[in-house]
Amino acid sequence: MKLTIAPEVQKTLAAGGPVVALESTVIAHGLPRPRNLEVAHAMEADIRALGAIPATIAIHDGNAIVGAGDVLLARLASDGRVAKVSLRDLGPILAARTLGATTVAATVDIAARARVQVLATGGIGGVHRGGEHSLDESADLEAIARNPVCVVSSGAKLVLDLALTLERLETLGVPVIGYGTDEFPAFYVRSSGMRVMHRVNDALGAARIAKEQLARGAGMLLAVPVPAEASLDHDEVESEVMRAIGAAERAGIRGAELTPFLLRALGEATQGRALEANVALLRANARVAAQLALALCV
Ligand code: PSU
Ligand code: MN
Repeated sequence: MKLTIAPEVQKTLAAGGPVVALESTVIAHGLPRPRNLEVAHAMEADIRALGAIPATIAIHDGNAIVGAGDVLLARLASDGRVAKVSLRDLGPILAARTLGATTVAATVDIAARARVQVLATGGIGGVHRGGEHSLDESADLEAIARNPVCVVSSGAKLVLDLALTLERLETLGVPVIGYGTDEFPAFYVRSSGMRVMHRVNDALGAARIAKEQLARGAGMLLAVPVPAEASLDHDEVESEVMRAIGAAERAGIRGAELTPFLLRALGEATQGRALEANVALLRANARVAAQLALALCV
């Protein structure tokens, strides 16, 4: 795989400085236009404001790009044909030399090759509801287990089966660390009622664990709850999730299209409040990731 690392990112990495990787599926397929591009820029600005360097990862012209520039970001946000690139798609999309937006799984794979240690996203993929029958489990989980990258997210997307997702993370040996919480966050909702085994209260505590875990050649999940003022009500979202899952089943939506479909349906059902929660948690996670990247440098 040919890595094209932006000069600024390369320079920072060579000096042992703080870099935060960002995925691009959330830009191309997770958020509606034109908000998606605004959020991509806002996350990068949030990271810079704290003194770290952002590196948005994507596939372009047969290269794995680490540190997409503004022109590429704009294309990812506006071109309707951008492929959603998970692990299984990396080889084919690189070979086709087409434009691809990387999921957490593919982003973690590329970040590890570039030696970027921290990645910020909204909510990772996981085991879908009914996953015990469909075997629909995001490649995100195994990718985090296999690569020395700390993923900062608000848990897993609440359209998933969060209990099964935690079970799989345990089996895969991925530590889930609550950031200022004892509970696994549920994406747009602060609490899921499910406990996590480990907790830290600041970036320094997270960095201490990350140093040990990444040195093992394996990753971890730092779980940051959505900011309280943006959190949605659990019961309200839950009934909308059930409705969205029903609509997906009737429309025959599955596989890679399922996650974007469900997120879109939730956005519409909540008159945009889900979108506001998504934006708030993405930016909060970008800031925590920047602080963690800085703490890893000392
Ligand atoms: N988080 C968001 N919005 C998203 C995603 C995460 O707030 O769109 C994307 C991530 O790229 C994640 C992917 O890796 O959804 C999971 O898709 P799947 O369940 O098909 O593996
Ligand atoms: Mn899937």
